[in-house]
Amino acid sequence: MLFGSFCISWLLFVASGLPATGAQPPNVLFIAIDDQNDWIGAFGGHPLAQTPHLDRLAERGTIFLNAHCQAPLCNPSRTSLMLGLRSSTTGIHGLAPWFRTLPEWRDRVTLPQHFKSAGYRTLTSGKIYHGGVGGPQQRLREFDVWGPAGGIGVRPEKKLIPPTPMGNHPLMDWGVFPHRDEDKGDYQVASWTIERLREAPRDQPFFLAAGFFLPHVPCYATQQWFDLYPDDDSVLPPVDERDRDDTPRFSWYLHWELPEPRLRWVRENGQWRNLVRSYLACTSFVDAQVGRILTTLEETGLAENTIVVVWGDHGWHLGEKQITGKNTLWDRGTRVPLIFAGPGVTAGGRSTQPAELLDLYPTLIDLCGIDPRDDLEGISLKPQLVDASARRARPAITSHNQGNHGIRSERWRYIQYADGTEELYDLENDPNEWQNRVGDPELAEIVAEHRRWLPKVDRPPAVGSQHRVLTYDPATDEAIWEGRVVTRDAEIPQ
Ligand SMILES: [Ca+2]
Ligand SMILES: [Ca+2]
Repeated sequence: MLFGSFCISWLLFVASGLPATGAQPPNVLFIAIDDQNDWIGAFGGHPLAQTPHLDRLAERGTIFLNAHCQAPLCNPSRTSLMLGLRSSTTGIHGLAPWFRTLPEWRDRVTLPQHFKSAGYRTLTSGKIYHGGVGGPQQRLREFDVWGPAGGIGVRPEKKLIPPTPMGNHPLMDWGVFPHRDEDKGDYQVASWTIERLREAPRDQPFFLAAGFFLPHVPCYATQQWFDLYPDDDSVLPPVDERDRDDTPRFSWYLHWELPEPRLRWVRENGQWRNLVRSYLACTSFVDAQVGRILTTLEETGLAENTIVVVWGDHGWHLGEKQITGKNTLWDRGTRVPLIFAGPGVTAGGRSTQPAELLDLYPTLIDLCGIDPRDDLEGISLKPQLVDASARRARPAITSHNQGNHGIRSERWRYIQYADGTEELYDLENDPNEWQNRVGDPELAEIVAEHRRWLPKVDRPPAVGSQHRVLTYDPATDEAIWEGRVVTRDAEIPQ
């Protein structure tokens, strides 16, 4: 009898590629939130942030308070996560290219493809990849089932803010917009995901991805989400007016030619508070959409056998270091929310160990008990999901174009730019990263320790890339971008 049931489960295992444990392996609900920094209640990034649904998920799971992206920009961050490789390894640093256009990564097995090969049904909607997947045939190669694209949804007839010095970029906008919540791409992504949960077959595990677009700009939300936040300066993050005085000049060049207005413009045009409230309002709106999905997960009885993971693709500045935008190697630019909940995950866990989005691929296959891979650059977070105090040996590493890297350990942040200039911050005593201590002789050993983690492989931008810093001459304060000389004072808007 025993032998007979062993044979049957072995046959099932061979047929499906899934472990023969008797119970079905867990499903995966994979939720991405675009440009979401740590302004989420459970993460403490903003004292007024209202995200009750994400907070509830954090209570029944484990969160990483020191998790960081591998690149502070959509395409390279998402490519890194889905391939399990650093941007310094792929050479994909900018908004292009789509990795399948590169011969080296054309057949690379992504995270959802690995789940598919293990017998999972894979589904997606909204923004998981940074667009450009291709036509119907190419799409089916990446996921079995595709839902709505999500995105911005209904837009106002004209922009709500004045033109910025970088032109009238359509994405660079925010404010109260009198549309309906149901008109938002993110609402539709949540609705589609809910339908898929309700009709999920019970005899096959799923990998279901939902990619929310907000609080990416344009930050449009209805009045009810703005009403959660006071219309006064208490919403503004702390900013040191002289903060950039001790940062290398080169750090400005990472933001050249991006449609992100600097704090000075935002302030001079009376937009700072409006931008901050818009970002918070959009965060709360997305939280409500995540809440709709999580409620369905519980109502359908799927919650107990579903791993939920929520991640942001990189951080976002709202005035800190004079930046309103992304593309930085400071904590505000690299730190992301990261929540796991479900079978095998300890409830109420709070890890302060450095974690990387790169770790999601090995973590999810570890949690689901499917075949490990030896070609991933991340490390499974399962030890921390069991015991949040478990140590991790290595820091989180973020790269932004070739030669620019941030190394975040439990206490310190070290940055090295392509011209060799450096920064060091003590996050324990200086959580806002206001004091660059790289020149402090007492900290020379700390600097040396962190330098050791700089990526050994650091590829130049892949074919089809944009935004490349080629050279910089501190004597003349000139950088060459795309073969063109630019000078900070003359050309870089601040
Ligand atoms: Ca993004
Ligand atoms: Ca400073």
